Amino acid sequence: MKLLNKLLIIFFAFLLNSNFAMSAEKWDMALAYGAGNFHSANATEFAKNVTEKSGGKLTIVAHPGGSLYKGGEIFRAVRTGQAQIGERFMSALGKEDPLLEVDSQPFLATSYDDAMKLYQASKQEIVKGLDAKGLIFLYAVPWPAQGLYSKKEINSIADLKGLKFRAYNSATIRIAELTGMAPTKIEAAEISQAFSTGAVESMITSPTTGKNSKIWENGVGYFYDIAAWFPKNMVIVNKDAWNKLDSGTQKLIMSEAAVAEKKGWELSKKGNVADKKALADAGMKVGKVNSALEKHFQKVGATMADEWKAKAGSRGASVLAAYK
Ligand code: PCA
Repeated sequence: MKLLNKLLIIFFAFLLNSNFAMSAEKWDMALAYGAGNFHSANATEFAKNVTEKSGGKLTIVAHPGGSLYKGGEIFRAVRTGQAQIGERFMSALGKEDPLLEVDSQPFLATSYDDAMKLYQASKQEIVKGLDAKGLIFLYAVPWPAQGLYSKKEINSIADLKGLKFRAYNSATIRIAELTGMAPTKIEAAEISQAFSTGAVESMITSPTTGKNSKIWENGVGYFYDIAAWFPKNMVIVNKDAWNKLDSGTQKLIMSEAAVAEKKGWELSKKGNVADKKALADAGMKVGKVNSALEKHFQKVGATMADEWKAKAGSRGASVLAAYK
């Protein structure tokens, strides 16, 4: 009798335990950018909304500021399941799939409307490519328009020659090469340090990233609004983690992802105005490049467009055809 009781207790404990294991999942969400950045804030809100609405079935814990994995590690971490979910700057992944860097081709999409069209034209192929690597695509949100930061005033191509340039992907490395600048790839989290130590003296990025890194405190006085592309971050999930969820929870995630995407695009548009103003308010000179420099970047963009087409092949061609 005693033994039977014990066995029963063990049996029910086992049942209870396996039931919990099946119904409650916890995901760690790797975010590269600081908690105050709008991408991270938006992703954190997405995580909170899914957690609250899943009825205890899924908890998503956001880890901003590269605290779980640094930007450069996140794609691999999610792919291998070390993190179940994460956000990564798409155009840094050109080696994984050239389509992921279509949004960093200069002058292909120079407004939010065109950036959205380019996103829609490229999304299906990108999602397919990620799926083949064991990843589920959730949503993508652009950074504000990219501009040129410099410690010194830039009035000509000669002023750019030899500048130590902070790059964030292959496209910005190529721009530097075609301009005669000396590029180094540096994560956003390390920008302040790179400028303050003199490792770099110029970069192309959004007013948001300049503001987030308080770039004016590191001797950077100039921002030139080139606005030639709107590169995106995407949020991806490991497929094995995804497959552990019931279909109701999967549906909830997709609908919250759509909400986060819409909100993210709105936040980006706001930042495109407000963060430029913040740079000016901090005492930086904010303006446009002159027409000679504009022409130079157009030419660089045309060269890069040809190079990208050669890399991206027929998939790239069909994306461009759908976009135009
Ligand atoms: N900020 C990120 C990517 C693009 C942007 O605006 C960075 O500078 O790394």
